[in-house]
Amino acid sequence: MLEKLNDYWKACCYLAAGMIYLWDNPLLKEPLKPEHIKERLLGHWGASPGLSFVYVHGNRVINKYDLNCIFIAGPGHGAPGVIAPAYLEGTISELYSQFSQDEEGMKNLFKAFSFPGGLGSHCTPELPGSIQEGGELGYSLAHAFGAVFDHKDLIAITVVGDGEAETGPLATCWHSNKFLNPVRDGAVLPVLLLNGYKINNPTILSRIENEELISLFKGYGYEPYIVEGEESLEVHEKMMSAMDSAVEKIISIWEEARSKNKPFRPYWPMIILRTPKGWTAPRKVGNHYVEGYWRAHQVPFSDAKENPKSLEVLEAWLRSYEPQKLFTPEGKLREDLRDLAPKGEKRMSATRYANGGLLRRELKLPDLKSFAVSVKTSIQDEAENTRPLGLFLKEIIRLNPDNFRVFGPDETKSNRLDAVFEFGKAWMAKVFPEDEDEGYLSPFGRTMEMLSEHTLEGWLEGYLLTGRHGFLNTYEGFAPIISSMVNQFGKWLDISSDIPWRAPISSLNLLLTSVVWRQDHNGFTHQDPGFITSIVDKWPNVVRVYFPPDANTLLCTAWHCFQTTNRINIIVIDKQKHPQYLSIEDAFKHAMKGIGIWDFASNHPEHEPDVVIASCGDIPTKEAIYAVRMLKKLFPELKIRFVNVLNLFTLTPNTEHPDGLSDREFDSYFTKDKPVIFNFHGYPWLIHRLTYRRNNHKNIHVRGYRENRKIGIDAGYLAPFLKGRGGITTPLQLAILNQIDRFSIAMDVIERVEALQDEGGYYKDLLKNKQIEALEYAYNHGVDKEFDETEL
Ligand SMILES: Cc1ncc(C[n+]2csc(CCOP(=O)(O)OP(=O)(O)O)c2C)c(N)n1
Repeated sequence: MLEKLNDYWKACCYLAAGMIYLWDNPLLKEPLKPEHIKERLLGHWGASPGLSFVYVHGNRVINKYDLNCIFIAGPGHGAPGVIAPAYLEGTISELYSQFSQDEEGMKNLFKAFSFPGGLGSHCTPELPGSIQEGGELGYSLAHAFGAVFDHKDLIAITVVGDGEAETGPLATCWHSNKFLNPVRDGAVLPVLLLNGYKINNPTILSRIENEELISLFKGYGYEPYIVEGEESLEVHEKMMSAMDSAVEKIISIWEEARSKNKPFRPYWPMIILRTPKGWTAPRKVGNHYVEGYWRAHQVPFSDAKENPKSLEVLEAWLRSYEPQKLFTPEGKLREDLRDLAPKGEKRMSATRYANGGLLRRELKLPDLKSFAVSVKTSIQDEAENTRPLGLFLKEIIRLNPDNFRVFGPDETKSNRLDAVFEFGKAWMAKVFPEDEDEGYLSPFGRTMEMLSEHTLEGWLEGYLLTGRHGFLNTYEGFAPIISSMVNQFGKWLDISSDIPWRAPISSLNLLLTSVVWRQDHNGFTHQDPGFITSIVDKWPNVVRVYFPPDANTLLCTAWHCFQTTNRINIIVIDKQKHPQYLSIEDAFKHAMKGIGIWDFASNHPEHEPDVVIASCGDIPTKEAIYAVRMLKKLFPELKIRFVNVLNLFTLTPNTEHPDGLSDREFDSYFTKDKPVIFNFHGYPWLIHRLTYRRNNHKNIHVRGYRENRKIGIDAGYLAPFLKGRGGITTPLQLAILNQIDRFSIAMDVIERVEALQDEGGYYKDLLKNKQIEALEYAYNHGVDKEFDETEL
């Protein structure tokens, strides 16, 4: 067995090296010549032998214990080490006929690796069995835990790079085991690959003593098994025993917890695998160390085509795997070795768990109407925008008890979604008596809260990638923490959508709340609408950004998002009490259209307007509506059209985004030539970017959040009030200091509508007084004065 296992691994290593170096002569039937070497050598060798090593040992335990496993490669740049076993077990050939199990197929595989139009040099979506690319390091463990939550029979064999382990997201993620319930969840088997080096430096964890390592991981709640060495047969033997112990431990934890239906938090097994970086490559080439040193990270040596000495070294290295013993003359893996791979969907490259869309069941959604806020007199009724959503989510949990979870970094209550706590917060650590007092901690909880946005985002991604549904809520100001991670996930979705064998997965639904405009006590540090700016430029088939203006439109938006696949749906709305505008019936129509003219907020809406007032975002909408009310009083004849934008991408031409309006439709909302005062939630330039090709762009005047605090106030008379902007602010004060307030909008209308310019001067001055009064009131009372346009 040992010998066979070693041969299988040697075949993997041979293929990995072949992918990096060989253009022709794949089985080395002839002496190696320069023309057999690729023109351009690309790929990462360093992690590859270690990845394959873990993979073949995964295969062995799958067969021995009849397990369901997925393989997650933290250092996914070592793709040759994962492609190789996926090819050997046949899946790659089944999906891509050009990579057949023969000499020709092997040659094609070598050629296609890291080659234009071929296979990526990372564990890309095209690689069957992969659920993470591994290009941006740090997310393997989070994906693994997300994958096994509610998949009680699944083990995620997860290779964590020792460089990767230095990243913030990975470092915090070890704590995920405090959320893993052995009764209902599967298990993660982390294999920390201590190959000692990153690109150009040693890794920290490889340069501390084993005792320190053991203490560290015990402290994280794991029972580490150390496997170390360089002599392959010896290390195989140790790994076999470690894998057996780890798997048996997992099975016994499962059995113990499940037989009594009593969750407990064990020390979960993990493996620390200390082997050389670039294991089995030549130790030295010329004067340089390769195997066991950072030089092995990518292509160990690059001059084999030009330098006969290097060619000799390469040939000796490749022949050291004895390809003629591993493969038949036709290029097929030796028959007795083929038996080592699991069969059918037990193969980690063919498991449904890694093509989660195949496992996905539609989310059962309750009837929206029962959660609706009743809106009798638009504008007067106030409600917390997100609270009804919490009730809706709670009901979704009830209807989907094993394939839907809510995620949040300790803000679910603050974000008014706490109705979901009826089904508990997942928690496997200690519980105290006081937790009975609305702590809601439960091993079976359906809400996942940990103060690591990275971990949550990764859990949710893993959960979705393996076929389930979820919802993440976070403060808007801190969403940029996961901006890059969401970006990577979007790339994954974008590419996956074009791969015929990858079934669509549920969309990533991300609620940004506690928004920039309502940081009444948290102040400047919590003000940042930048996340949406970073995402709007990305893949139009994936990204959607919604700004529901009130509670009912939020419900309808969420309802829609839950039915979509392969998307990133960003919903931005505040959690505080705000005016409510639309009944659930009207909200539904508005949410489906994504944009609409609001009669109740317009003046003479049936006529061609003198001015269009547009809003996007709940707080800018409120201010814009108040502006219209003042303008109606001051200029009863003025024809004002009020447009609310809920789906941000309606603004984009339909040639650039599937949700974009055609130019004609856009003109029918915003006119071809009338002034448009656009009150926006985020940075004003974003609206300009989206609309710059529209007919009426030159008349669109956008107000939004401004960072130029020292010079940002156009109106000098407001400068004395600038000092409060970074700290405690009332909502109206913050709006005025960014000039998205009702007064600024009304003044803008007076300025932009030509017919008002003469008589308007008087009223503009009046509005300035009102602005100053409002700020004075805020400074003196700490709250805003009630809005009352009759005071004008
Ligand atoms: C977040 C992030 N930062 C930096 C890099 C660049 N990078 C690619 S590989 C690598 C070293 C990785 O070391 P390790 O995880 O130990 O992988 P291995 O040595 O096994 O290749 C670095 C820094 C990256 N891919 N992702």
